[in-house]
Amino acid sequence: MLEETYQSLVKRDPDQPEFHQAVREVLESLESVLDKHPEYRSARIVERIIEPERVIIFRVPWVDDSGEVRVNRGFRIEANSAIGPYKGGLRFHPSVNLGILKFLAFEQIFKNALTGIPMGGGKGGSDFDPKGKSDAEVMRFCQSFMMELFRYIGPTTDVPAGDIGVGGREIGYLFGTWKKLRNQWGGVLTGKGLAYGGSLIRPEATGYGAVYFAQEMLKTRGENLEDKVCLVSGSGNVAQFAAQKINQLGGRVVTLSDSSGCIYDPEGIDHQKLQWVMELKNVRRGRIKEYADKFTGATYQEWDAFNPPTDHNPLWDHKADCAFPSATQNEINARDARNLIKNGVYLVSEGANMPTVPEGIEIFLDEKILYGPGKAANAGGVATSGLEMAQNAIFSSWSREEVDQRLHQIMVNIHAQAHAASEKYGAKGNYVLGANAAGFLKVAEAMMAQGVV
Ligand code: NDP
Ligand code: 2IT
Repeated sequence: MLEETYQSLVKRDPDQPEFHQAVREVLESLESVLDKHPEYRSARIVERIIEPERVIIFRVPWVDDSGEVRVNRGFRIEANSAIGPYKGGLRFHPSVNLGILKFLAFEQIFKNALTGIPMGGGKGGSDFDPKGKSDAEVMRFCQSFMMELFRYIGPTTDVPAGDIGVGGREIGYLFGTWKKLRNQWGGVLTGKGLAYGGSLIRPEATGYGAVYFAQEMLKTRGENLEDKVCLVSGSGNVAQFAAQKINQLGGRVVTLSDSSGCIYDPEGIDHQKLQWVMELKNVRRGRIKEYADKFTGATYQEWDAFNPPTDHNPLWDHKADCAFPSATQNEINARDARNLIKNGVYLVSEGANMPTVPEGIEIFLDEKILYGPGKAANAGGVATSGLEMAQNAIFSSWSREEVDQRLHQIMVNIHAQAHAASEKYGAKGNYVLGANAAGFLKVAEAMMAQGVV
C-alpha cells in the first residue's frame, strides 16, 4: 500500500528526486505505525500529507546595479496547516527548484510537530544567488520577492524565516517591505533583528540545538562531548553556532567548509578562530579558503561549487568521534558514511536538512551509531522561531537565559519523544523511525479531528 502511494507520487512528479527521497524515508518508517492505526489508512492521511495544501510560484523581477533587468523565480510551499500556521524558512540559492522546496516543506511538517509548538509546515525561496551581489541588489530583490509573497503570509497564516542564503540582512529587507505593504507591524517573519522584534538566541538556535540533541544521544551511553573531536561541515549560520556550542562543552572542532571547499585544522577551531570565521563569513562575506592562509597548521581542499564531490567528500575522511553535517542536502554519500565509521565516528547529529543519502542512513543504522536525523536534531531553529512568535504575540521579549533554557528543554523533549517512539515501534535507538513516527502521529491526530479538508 505504501509502495503504491510512493509509486504514484513518483509518477505524478517524476522530476522531483529530493522530494521522492524525503517521502520514501518517512513512508518506510510508517508501516508499523499504520498497522496500529488502520483508521489513518482509510482516511488517506498519508496521501493527504504528501500533497501540499498549496504551492505558490511567482515571477521576481528586479534591477541590478548596472541597470539590467533580471528575472528570478519565487516559491512558497504551504504544505500542512493541521497543527498551526505554515512555518518554515526561505532559501535563496541557484539550486532551488520546486522538488527541493517540496522536500524541505515536507520534512518541516514533522519537525515542527516534534517541537510541541503549534506550527504547520512550509518552505519557500528562490533561485536567486545572493553571493557576489551588493547590499542594494539584495534589497531590491527582497522587495520584489515580498511584493508578491505578502498576499499569502501573516502572523497566524504563514510565517517564513531564514535558511540557506537568507540571514538577518535578508529578513530585515523582507520585513520592511511587508510592513510597508500591510501598514502593520506583526510577527510575520522570524529571525528578525533584536531591534524590531527578533528573539535572543534565534541566530544560535539551530546549531546549539543540534549539539543539545547530540548531548542527549551521548547521555544514553553515559558519555558527553568533553574532548570529542568533531567534524562540522558548512560555515554559515548553523555550522558557526554548532561549532561554538561544541567548543563551550569542551569538544574540538577540526573542519568547516563552504561550497568551494573545506578546511582541516587538527589543533581545533577554538573560540578566537571561530570569531574570525564569523567575521569572514557574516561581515566580509569571504570564502573559507582564507582560513588556511590565516592559520598555520590548517589545510584547504578545493572542490567545484557547481560540481561538488560526487565520489566522496574529503571533509568526512578525518579521524573523529562526532560529525555535524551543517551545509546542505546529500552531502554525505555511502562512501562518506563508510569513511566516517572507519575513522571512528559514532555520533552524527544533522544540523542540515537531509544531509545523508538513504544508503548512508542504512549504514549508520546497521552500525548502530548514534544517528540524529535532521528533522529531530535541527528542530531547535524552528522551535526558537516559535518562541519568537510567542514573544511577538504578547509584545514582550525574554532574556537570553530564558530562551536558551526553553530551547534546551525542547531538544531534550524531542530526543525523549523520538527515543520513546523508536522503542514503542520495535526499533529502540533508531531515531529515524522514532522522529518520523512521533511527528506523524501528532499531525495525523489533528487531521483526523478536522475532517476531510
Ligand atoms: P547558510 O547560508 O548560513 O550557510 C550554508 C553553508 O553551507 C555555507 O557555508 C554554504 O557555502 C554551504 N553550502 C550551501 N549550499 C552548498 C552546496 N550546494 N554545497 C556545498 N556547500 C554548500 O545556511 P544555514 O547555515 O542556515 O543552513 C545550512 C543547512 O541547515 C541547510 O541544510 C538548512 O536547510 C539547514 N537548516 C537551517 C536552519 C536555520 O535556522 N538557518 C534550521 C534548520 C536547518 P557558501 O558560503 O559557499 O554558500
Ligand atoms: O529548516 C528549518 O527548520 C529552517 N530553516 C528554520 C525554519 C524557521 O521557520 O525557523
